[in-house]
Amino acid sequence: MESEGNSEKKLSSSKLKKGSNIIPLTGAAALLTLAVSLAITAINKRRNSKRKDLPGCNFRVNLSASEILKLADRIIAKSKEVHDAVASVPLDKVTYKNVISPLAELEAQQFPLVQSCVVPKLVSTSDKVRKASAEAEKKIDAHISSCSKREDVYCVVKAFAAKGEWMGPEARHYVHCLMKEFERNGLNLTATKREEVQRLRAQIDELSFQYVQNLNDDGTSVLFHENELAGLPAEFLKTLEKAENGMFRVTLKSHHVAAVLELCKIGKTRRLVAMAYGKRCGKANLSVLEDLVQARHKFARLLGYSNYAEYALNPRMAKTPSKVLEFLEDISSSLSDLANKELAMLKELKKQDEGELPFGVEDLLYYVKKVEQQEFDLDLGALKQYFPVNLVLSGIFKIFQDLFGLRFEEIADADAWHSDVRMFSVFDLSSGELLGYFYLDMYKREGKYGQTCVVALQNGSVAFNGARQVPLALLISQLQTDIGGIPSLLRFTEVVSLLHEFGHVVQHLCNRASFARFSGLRVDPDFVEIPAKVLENWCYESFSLKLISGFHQDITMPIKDEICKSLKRWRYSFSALKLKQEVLYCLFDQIIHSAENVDIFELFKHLHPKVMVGLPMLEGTNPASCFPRCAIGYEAACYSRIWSEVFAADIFTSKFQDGLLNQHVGMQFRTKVLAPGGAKDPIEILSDFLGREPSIQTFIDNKIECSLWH
Ligand SMILES: *[C@@H]1O[C@H](CO)[C@@H](O)[C@H](O)[C@H]1NC(C)=O
Ligand SMILES: *[C@@H]1O[C@H](CO)[C@@H](O)[C@H](O)[C@H]1NC(C)=O
Ligand SMILES: *[C@@H]1O[C@H](CO)[C@@H](O)[C@H](O)[C@H]1NC(C)=O
Ligand SMILES: CC(=O)N[C@H]1CO[C@H](CO)[C@@H](O)[C@@H]1O
Ligand SMILES: [Zn+2]
Repeated sequence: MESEGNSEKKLSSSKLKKGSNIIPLTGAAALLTLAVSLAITAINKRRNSKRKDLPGCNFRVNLSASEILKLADRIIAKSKEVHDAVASVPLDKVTYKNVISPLAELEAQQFPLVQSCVVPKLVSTSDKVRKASAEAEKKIDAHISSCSKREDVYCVVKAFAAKGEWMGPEARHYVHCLMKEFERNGLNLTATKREEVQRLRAQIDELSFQYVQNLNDDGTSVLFHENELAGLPAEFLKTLEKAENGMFRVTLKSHHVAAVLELCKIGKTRRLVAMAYGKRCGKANLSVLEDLVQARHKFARLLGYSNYAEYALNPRMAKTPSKVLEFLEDISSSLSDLANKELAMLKELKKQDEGELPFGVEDLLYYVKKVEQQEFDLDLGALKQYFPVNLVLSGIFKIFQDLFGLRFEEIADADAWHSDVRMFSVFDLSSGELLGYFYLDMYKREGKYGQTCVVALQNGSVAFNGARQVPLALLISQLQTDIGGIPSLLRFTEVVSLLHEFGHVVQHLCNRASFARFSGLRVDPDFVEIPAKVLENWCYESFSLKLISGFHQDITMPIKDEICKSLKRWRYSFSALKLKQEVLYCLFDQIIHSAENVDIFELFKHLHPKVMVGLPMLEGTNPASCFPRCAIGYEAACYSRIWSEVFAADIFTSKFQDGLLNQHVGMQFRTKVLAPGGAKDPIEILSDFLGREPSIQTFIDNKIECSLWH
């Protein structure tokens, strides 16, 4: 989840209400409505009356350092009390009411309080508060982790599960998840084996930390004369350190490497940098990775799985390693013809430029960039002028409100942690029911968390007594604030990222699960990105792109059709080669985590030409040694990004492409896909919406149809 830019004047709520009406306007007319209301916005002040009591909202805003620490202690004490009470239920007296319901309600009630303690770490303007928040987080995390290892609670839950009391499907699923969580912690094992599980887990953490640490510690750099860096802009050269002999020092930080590989005209320089980059950590990390993978397999076997990938995939939509391998190989082979065409074109270009030198992976970025510059005439820098932040935001609001039958209303003078932060209520348009709230904290600030993301502050849930807690989301982004009155302009990639993140906000708010655990964004990790990725498509279609763009000095002037078309083609340019390169790493990750005794060095060498239509691995490099995603965070799950993109393409193309503001389809998406959240099996959810099983074919067809050869 990722963004930058700056703002002028906040949109008033009156504007937002207007945008929310389902006005069946198209094109220029819709744009004009927007433009007019935007102009009004500029002179209006916020007019809503002050509203402090927010129904269904238990998140506490802007606590002081001491309040945070006190609240954390209270959360832990209360949680301990409830767990103790559950643990003390005699095994023959277990019921839903005395075991499951207290645990579920505890989670639901405590989550917003936990977030009240933890989120200030990300957004508070006070150092002291951020520190207290980090301290509280540590304590709370340690406590939660200890609860999930409580054998006494596990026994009671197990006794309840074995009793077979009648429950609705969501409650049944909840109990299943509780049991799974305990079992994945080794609680159904003998004490010795459980200790072994803990020991292996600590070893795994240590090794993955070491792998990443080794990469970070690598301080290798390569020296070049100015003429060897031909093609790189002067501003870039200025940022490089100079060695005593006047040569430029290129480090192996990704922004240096990317610049050289994309822009440097000298093939030999690109090759040297690519080699140095692929050689980081020498062979040292290879053995770290080997040990790491062995430890993971052992860990998984203790828990009853035959390998680590099986353990990792068990709770995911993809389910099994063989399914993932089949998926990746399908994608790769379906794209081979296209990749061959792409590669032939690049090879031809290199021949024209550099003669008969062989084409290598180190040439990919440079020639791709070159073709893109010739083909698309896209000046992404100049394009910014069409994306003033307020216009983009109101366009996004309009799209989401119209499509999903929602109404956003700004809460004037809402309590927040900074005066730039804005808060909105979200209503169902037809019933007027309050669905939840969201905060926008859009601008870069000192001390603020540096990524663009959505944080759930409170999840929707319904208590045993019927009381409903509504979802509350926070969108954090990194736009620049106004400089000298020029409205903040967004880069196109920032527009896409903002719309994507806003997709997560809507996903969170439209969730109707009754358990906090299935609500929010706590859904299958293979599934969670799909809705936001579906929605990204609105950035590439002329009709919707015009709703979120307008020339900054005359916002009635939307982006030109040719530019919209170029953006779409740019999105798909060389997509087969780009994707195959990613597939290569995903295959590597999946294979080492699903098979025993793999020679990880040889594996990469073998896979490289096979996936990359004949291109060999760059000699002397050792990609397995510098692939942090498979060491930490994405192990056995690297495929997941492609997975969600593939199914998002299927959904968009088959359901939305011909009706970008079709509220009928939008409402179906809302009720069938967004509403169930984690309470239902994702394949079932998608099949229900699509009327068939999701397929990879649309994704492949899109790539072929939108390629340069079509
Ligand atoms: C523990 O639970 C897992 C997952 O349900 C199961 O596969 C395994 O066989 C169980 N182990 C024991 C010792 O009961
Ligand atoms: C947040 O709390 C601090 C004191 O902890 C206070 O100084 C500040 O004004 C508050 N901010 C807002 C926006 O209410
Ligand atoms: C609520 O949702 C968030 C994000 O989706 C998740 O991290 C959190 O665990 C959920 N809360 C509960 C109580 O499950
Ligand atoms: C154990 C070992 O050899 N570690 C090496 C890993 O990589 C870093 C950075 O290249 C080296 O400094 C370590 O010595
Ligand atoms: Zn995302």
